[in-house]
Amino acid sequence: MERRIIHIDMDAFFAQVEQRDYPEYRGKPVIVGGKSWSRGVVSTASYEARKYGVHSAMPTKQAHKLCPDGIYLPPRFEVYKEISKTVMEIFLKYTEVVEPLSLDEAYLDITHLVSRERTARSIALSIQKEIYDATKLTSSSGVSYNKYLAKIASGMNKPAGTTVLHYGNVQDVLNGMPIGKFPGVGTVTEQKMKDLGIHTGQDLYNWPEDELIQQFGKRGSGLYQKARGIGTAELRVERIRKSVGKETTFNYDINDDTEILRVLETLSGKVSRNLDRHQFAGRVVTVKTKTADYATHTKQMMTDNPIFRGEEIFHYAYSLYHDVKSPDEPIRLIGVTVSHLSERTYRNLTIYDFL
Ligand code: TTP
Ligand code: MG
Repeated sequence: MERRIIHIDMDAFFAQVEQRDYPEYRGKPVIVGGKSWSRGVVSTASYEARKYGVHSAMPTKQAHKLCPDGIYLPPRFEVYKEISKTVMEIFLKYTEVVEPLSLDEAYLDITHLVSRERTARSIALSIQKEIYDATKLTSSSGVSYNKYLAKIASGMNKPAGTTVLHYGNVQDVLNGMPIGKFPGVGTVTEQKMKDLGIHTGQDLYNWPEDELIQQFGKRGSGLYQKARGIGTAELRVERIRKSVGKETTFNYDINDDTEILRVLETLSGKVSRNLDRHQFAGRVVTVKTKTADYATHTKQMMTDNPIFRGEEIFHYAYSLYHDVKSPDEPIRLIGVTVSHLSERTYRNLTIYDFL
């Protein structure tokens, strides 16, 4: 099933908030950041200030030279965090599958909400309107079938833009993009690309995959795919899930161990993939059956270590099955669940820790 991903990013976030709260700054070059003349750095600049060449991460001293009449303000993090919470809550009204990237941007997977009557674009517009109604701040959104294309799209029509990248326009947009704008291409890679004569998406597209692998190692394949609009990365959702389980109901009551265990093995694999997607591992495995009379039977056990691989899950499920299933009683449903979950690898950052 093709996905529908929205990337939403507030416009000139800190600066827009200052202009909202201080109407006298509207329409003027506003620069939010460290005010120290010698050590300060610009957090962000209003669009008016960007015309002077001022941008995030620039030393304040340099900004002053480019834009001496700008309005220089210190950041008010508490206000931005509060707004961020409001915006995240709006996202969660639409979908549980939200991956915040920073205080002012997130990916949303809205695949399940899309229908003939309700396009992904209309959902994006409605989210942006809801953000505006709640905060009086504008945002921009990008809609596409994977994360990095959605992110590219959201930057294409700032401020207050809504941009859809679909099969019909993706390749043209990618081909025309400067190579430094490709997600994952930092300044070092950008320079190396330019040395190789790769200046645009089109140049990258023209390189064979094996040669990209030669030049860029493991990342070569990813670059080859990015030039073609291919991306399969899942959203990294930090919701607290209690368990991951899968079950199958048979079309008839069944008593054939070989057949049931084959299904149990498949279910274990599915649970594993689901755990994998969220980088979870679990400590408890449960097997559930429903007998022909609809009675539910479960058995569970604690594992020695957190597990997530299909074979490991099936290893426990196999022995639990033999505990829970009586040899002469057919069943109509089998299921396996892994619970007591913990996060496997990724840092325990939430958006509210970002600053
Ligand atoms: P961004 O979304 O990168 O920038 P922005 O919202 O100001 O502007 P745009 O319309 O282009 O999205 O970052 C969000 C906020 O994070 C930004 O308002 C200030 C803060 N920030 C920093 O403090 N330092 C930085 O280097 C960057 C990039 C952002
Ligand atoms: Mg932003």
